[in-house]
Order: sequence, then C-alpha cells, then structure tokens
Amino acid sequence: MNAWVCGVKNADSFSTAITLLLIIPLSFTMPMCAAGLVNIIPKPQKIITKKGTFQLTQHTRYYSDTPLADNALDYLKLHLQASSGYRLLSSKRSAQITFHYNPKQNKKKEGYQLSITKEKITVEARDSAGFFYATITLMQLMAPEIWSNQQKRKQWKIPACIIEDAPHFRWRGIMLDTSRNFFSTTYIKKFIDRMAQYKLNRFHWHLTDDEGWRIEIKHYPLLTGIGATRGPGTKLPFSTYPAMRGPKNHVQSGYYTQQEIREIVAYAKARAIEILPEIDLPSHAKAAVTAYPKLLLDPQDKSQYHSVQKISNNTINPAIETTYRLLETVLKEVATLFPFSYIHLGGDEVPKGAWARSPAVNKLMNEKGMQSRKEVTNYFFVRMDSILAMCGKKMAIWQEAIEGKPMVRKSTLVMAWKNTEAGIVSAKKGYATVMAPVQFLYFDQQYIRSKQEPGHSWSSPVSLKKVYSFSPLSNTGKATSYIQGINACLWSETLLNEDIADYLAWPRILALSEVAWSSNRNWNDFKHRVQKGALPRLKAQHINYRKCFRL
Ligand code: TNX
Repeated sequence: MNAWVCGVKNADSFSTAITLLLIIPLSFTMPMCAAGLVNIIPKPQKIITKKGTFQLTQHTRYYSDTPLADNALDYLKLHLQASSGYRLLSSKRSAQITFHYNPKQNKKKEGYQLSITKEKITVEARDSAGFFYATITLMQLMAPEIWSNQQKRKQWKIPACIIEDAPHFRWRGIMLDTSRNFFSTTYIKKFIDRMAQYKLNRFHWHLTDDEGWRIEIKHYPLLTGIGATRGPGTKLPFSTYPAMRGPKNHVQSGYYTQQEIREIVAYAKARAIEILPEIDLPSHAKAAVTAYPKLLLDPQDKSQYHSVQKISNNTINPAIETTYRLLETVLKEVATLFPFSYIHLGGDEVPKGAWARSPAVNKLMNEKGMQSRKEVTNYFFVRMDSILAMCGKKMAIWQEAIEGKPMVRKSTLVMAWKNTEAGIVSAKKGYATVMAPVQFLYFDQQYIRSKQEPGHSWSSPVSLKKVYSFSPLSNTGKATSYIQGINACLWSETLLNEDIADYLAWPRILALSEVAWSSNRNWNDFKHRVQKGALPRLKAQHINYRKCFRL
C-alpha cells in the first residue's frame, strides 16, 4: 500500500506549498474575522459571515421544540461526548442553542437556516434531514477534532455567521460494491458516517455479483452458504477468484446477516441516508447460479459465453418459472429489510451469447414473437417490475435495461453509467434518472495514469478536478426535471482492503458532495476549503485519503 501513497513526504510538502500560495494572498484580502474559518463543504447556498465567535463548553445547554431534530441532536451529542467527554444537556430556560421547527421560513426539503452569534445558536428546518444538515454545518465550523474520539478538547469556538442552505439535487449518492471484495459491517458504518459528514443521502449498496452473494436470504440459505465464499477449495468456480491483484490462495468469505442489515439501515437513517440495495440481475449472477443451478438455469442450455470481466456463464435464465419463484422470495425478503422505496435490480452487461442455445428461451421467444435477446431481457425486467410493484417498491436499474422498449413503470429510476448522453436519453424517455458517468464519477478508476496507482485503468483517469468539473445538467434541456442527481461508483475488484477503498474514495467524495449540493461552484474556492477544512477533518479521523492529489 505504501508504494501507492506516492511519496507522502513529497506530497505533503507539495500540498503545504499550495496551501501557502493560497493563503498568503487571502490573508491580505480578508479581514481576520470569521470568514477565514468558514470552510464548509459542500458550499452552502448563502453565507453571511459576522464578527465574533460562539463558545461551546460543558455549560452550554440546548432546547428543541421538535422531535424532527432528534437525530441531529443525538449525532451532536455522540460526537461531543467522544471528543470532549461531556454530555450536551437540555434546558428550556437557559438554552444557548435552539432547534426550532419552522416550515414557513424553510420551504425546501432538506434545507435549513443556521444563525450563530456570540451569544446563541439558532437552527431552523422543516424536516429531519434539514436539522441534521444544519448540525453537520455547525460541526464543520468547529475544530476538526469534533470528529475524533481522543477527548482532547473541552471548548469549541464557532465563528458567527448566518447560513441559508438547501441541496441542489435530491439524489446525492455513492455506490460501494461489497461483492467483489467484502467489507465488514464496521467499515460499512464508517463509510456511511463519512458520507453523512458531506451531506450525501443515498448509500447504494451493491450486494450481489459474480464473485459473491452478500445478503442473507432466509428461504435460500445456499445463496450465502455457497455464494458468499470464494477461493481455492470452495464451490464458486475458479473464474471468480482470486480477487483482482489479490493473493492467489486467499479464501474470502463474508455476507451480511439480516440483523446486521437492519442495524445498518437504522444507522444510516439516523444520518439522513437512505439505502438503495442492489441485487444484480440477470447477469453478474455467477454466485447465485452456482448456489441454485437447478432453479436458475435451463438444464438443456448449451450456451458458452463469458462476461466482460471474463466470468463464464454468469446469467440466470429468464424463461423458466423457477427463476421467478426464487427471485420473488428473495425480493420479498429484501423489501422487508430496506425501507427505501427503490430496489436496484442491475441489468448491466448481459454478455453476448447468454441463452443463445437455451431451448427454454427459444420457446419463449417463439411463443411471444420476440425477435431479439434484448426483448427477452425486456420481458425479464417487466416481470421483475411487477414483482417489485407487489412488494410496494419501485425499480432502479442500469441504463442497459431500458434499451429497447420495456413496458416497465415510468416510476423506474435509471442510472446512466456509460456517459452523460445515456442519462439524457433516459430522461427524455421520461424516467427518473441519476447520472453516474464513468468519465467523472467512477471512483474505482485511477486518479492519474500510473502503475503506482491503485484502481482500474479501463476508462480515463478521474482526478479530483475532473470530478469537480462535472455538470450534471449540461445539455439536458427539457428533460432537466427528470435528472434526480448524481451517484459515484466504487466498484471493488481492486479494493483489496479498507485503505485502498479510502484512498480511492477520498478526497473525491468532497468534490462529489459539492457537485451534488451546491449551485455555485468555484474550483479555487473549493481547493481552499479542502485544504483548510476538509483535509484536517479527514486526518482527525485517520482516513487514508490520497495525499498527493493535484489540487
Ligand atoms: C462495469 S458499470 C460494471 C461493473 C464493474 C465496473 C468496473 C456497471 C454497471 N458494471 O460490473 O465492476 O465496470 O469499473
């Protein structure tokens, strides 16, 4: 891993030099007031900085007139306790911090107003997310140790200011692939918590793929019994291991129990984050077909094919009824675990040649007068969509699944990954669309082209600046209102451990956050806030961010 930190020493002096270059001119132009301390990411829509600071100590009291502020307060209390060792107590009469429900002043969902003077702090919002984000902003105005658990600091100076804020996009997400490489529940929670610190609100959890089925399904225990372990001596075929660039003889196991998933859902909810679970179908399903070949494959199918990732015969058969029986049961269980209104069913990269020699598929095509395999995929997703409707859920899918003319509900949410044009096509067809273009938002790609860098190199490199330069709405024209927001993707073929995952995610998540939230963006201003605000916060949490990124 060290080789990948690309000369931390050099990098540190490089970033120090940049910091100096940035700060010297700024210190001449700005009076030494609160402005210098306001380094919020994502940039709020409106900030007025004032003179003076509020001092938060163990004697500070709060008052809240709404249960909608409870999550926010719990979060603040948790972190104050961890970093200062004292409990923030409430008091009606002598509260200096007030949380006030005010839907009249805060018209926008997830928005908030925060006013800080020398004497008091007032937080106003209309919903639980708004109170949470106001609190995140407040914490970003405090010293970075607010996110550490070292208990080093007792007093917190908070610069006086007035902030009015609300997100530009309602969908501000990131996907973590936990199939190709498994991540512990502890890491998943950390990942979610760090998302919350930057006001991201959708955790897209890629739970199944060829290399591993990672979600417990009570009715079909072999999905994890067989499908969650790969490596020599296990049932998954050789083509699914070893992990890319990983040790050859390594056996890797892991899945999330339903109990763990419930805990993670609650943990995310407390941080204003919805979880979008993904069960990738009908391809990227080697783990599932290995676990239940009799239910998911046509026994007469003589097709031989490989996925782009070189996995053989990894696609379930859409022309046999046992497939639908199994998937219906799976989705019913998934639906009860995740309260979010969408379930993602994949639909990406069905390999050429899948089902080519399946008598069951040929029969289906004859019966229904289908001309192409694309129509078979469409048929599959129409049936999956009706199963989801029965479960009270909407469907999310990758862009490939709406090629052709599938008669899926218009509520279907499409994620466009190949490029932004695909997102525009989807939006023009009237689907709710989330932009996830590989050129800007694939955080599994290298930052720069170099053998020393972790990450994939099959697409172009994705530098921090590249992420920041993304304009999700350019050329969307009349279809603009269908664009829900943006989603970064952290596929995990090369994410052999948490350090590599952190490295690829940070600092790129900072740019993701600002593209998703802020209406007015400025690269130089962002760089300054990264250096002065965000990096010290990442350091305080020991996050293995990429230190030699080009600012
Ligand atoms: C494409 S993007 C995939 C994934 C890979 C990823 C690697 C998409 C929907 N499918 O299966 O992990 O590239 O970058």
